[in-house]
Amino acid sequence: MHYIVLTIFPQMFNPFWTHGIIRRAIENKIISASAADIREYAHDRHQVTDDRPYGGGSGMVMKPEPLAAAIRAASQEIPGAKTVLLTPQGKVFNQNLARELATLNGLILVCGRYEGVDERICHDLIDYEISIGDYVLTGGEVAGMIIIDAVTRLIPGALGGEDAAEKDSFSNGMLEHAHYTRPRIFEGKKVPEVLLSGHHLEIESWRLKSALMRTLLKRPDLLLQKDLDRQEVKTLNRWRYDIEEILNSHYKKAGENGEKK
Ligand code: 4GX
Repeated sequence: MHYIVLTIFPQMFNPFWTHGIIRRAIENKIISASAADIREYAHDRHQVTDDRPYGGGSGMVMKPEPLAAAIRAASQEIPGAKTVLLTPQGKVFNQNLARELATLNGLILVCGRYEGVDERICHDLIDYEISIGDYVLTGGEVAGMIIIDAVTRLIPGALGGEDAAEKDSFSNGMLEHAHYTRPRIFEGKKVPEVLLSGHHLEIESWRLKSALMRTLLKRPDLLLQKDLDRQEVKTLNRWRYDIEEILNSHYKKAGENGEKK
């Protein structure tokens, strides 16, 4: 994967390229990455990249000519690359979109500032409009980093253990199971006994239930979307039975005591 970021603040990306998995992916030539300064494509004397909006109003708009020149120059460098505009108006980013982008040979990420970019850029030069979520940032740079971060770790060879990305949250439509490490007792709280037992099948079964329970309690919306397998349906039904038993017993007691609740 080849990334080129277009921004008026290319230095923001220096610490991003030089740490952790992203750094290692660059060193191992799994990805290449650079941030180009849109200002260098503004050919007036003061290299202006923004202008006042037609129709009036507050704020500034990114001028189309420097942006178009920057996008075309980046496209020349990475044949076949797709272009992404980071914008609150875009499709909301998720793991499925990350998987789709991870199959591409190149991504050109356009990071806007101010009130946005001239609309005519979007129509002709942008393949994907993506939002990282329903909130407003000061610019597209941090959003661009998030896309690159999530996409890069899905590229084969980017993570140490080759299958690590497949075990993650969302790979099966659920949150991950709980994790524990030493010590066995921390501030009075014990590690679940089964994890110390060495019984690999029981550990696997505990982890599946842990993932299901955490998803049920923290993100029930994910379970509504998910295709449940037979084991998951069985486990959920058992929990339903257990919950009904508890509630039935509660109502029975309440009835005996002549209470209204
Ligand atoms: N997910 N912002 C972009 C300027 C802008 C506005 C419109 C292009 C079109 C954001 C987000 C986000 C703030 C980045 C406005 N550029 N980007 N910026 N949420 O809020 O991606």
